[in-house]
Amino acid sequence: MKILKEIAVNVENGDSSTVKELTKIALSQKIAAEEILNNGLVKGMDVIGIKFKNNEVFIPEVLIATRAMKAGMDIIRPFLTNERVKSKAKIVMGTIKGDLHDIGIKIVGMMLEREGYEIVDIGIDVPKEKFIKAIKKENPDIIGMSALLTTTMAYMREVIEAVEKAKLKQNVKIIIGGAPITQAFADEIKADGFAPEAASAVELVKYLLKN
Ligand code: B1M
Repeated sequence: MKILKEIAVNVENGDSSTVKELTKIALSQKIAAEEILNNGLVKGMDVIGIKFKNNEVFIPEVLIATRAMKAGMDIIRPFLTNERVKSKAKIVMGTIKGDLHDIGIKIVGMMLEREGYEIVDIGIDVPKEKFIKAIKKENPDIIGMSALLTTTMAYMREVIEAVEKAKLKQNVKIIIGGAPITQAFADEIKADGFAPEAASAVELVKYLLKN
């Protein structure tokens, strides 16, 4: 669809105000919010990811594209979230210590909100102490951790060990995700589950909570 391609190109170019306008137009054309997200906003970010890897763009361009993508996400968020559904369960989510990437985990959070789960976003660069504090304060059913760097993913094990040490593990399931994470890694660090992308994260949560 032409408008989705235009959204992708404008995310890539980092043009936040055009992304906002086009996202509004796409919604008014009754294009599903999920389609705008996956085939417009995320597509643009994918192109930036490839160019970043190939040293064709650098951090400033990636940051500007990120801002444009988030501008579009803000517009579609209310259309993804089904506010009429009573919260099925509470999920605390954060990006692991040392890691500032949050686009993916925010998408996962939005998808889960749409399914009626309450999301408590504890942000980026989250140390184990903050996860423990959040478990005590929020009493969540699930903790979700994200890592995009091979150098930060190892810290997930420390969080799980800290939760066990604090004797909080029996009350909470821990799920993990992010580009470098695999099922084998999740098994190795004794996470309760791994999801490679947002739709399967929703399925995983439903499976773990049996709702
Ligand atoms: Co960074 N970065 N970055 N970056 N960045 C990557 C991750 C990288 C792969 C690029 C590359 O070189 N090819 C590379 C990592 C290499 C590695 O470790 N193997 C990299 C690097 C090296 C870096 C820096 C070190 C660069 C530098 O400073 N020299 C630096 C590190 C900063 C830090 O974190 N300490 C850095 C910085 C940044 C920016 C700040 C500029 C920006 C982040 C902005 C932000 O997030 N607010 C950025 C970005 C945007 C990227 C790329 C281009 C895009 C990531 C993204 O948002 N993808 C990325 C390249 C790439 O991935 N192709 C790259 C879109 C998103 C929808 O996908 O995040 O995978 P993703 O999320 C998916 C799934 O993974 C899954 O579901 C999501 C939706 O489907 N998922 C979960 C994610 N979390 C989940 C949690 C779950 C379940 C599923 O349960 C809890």
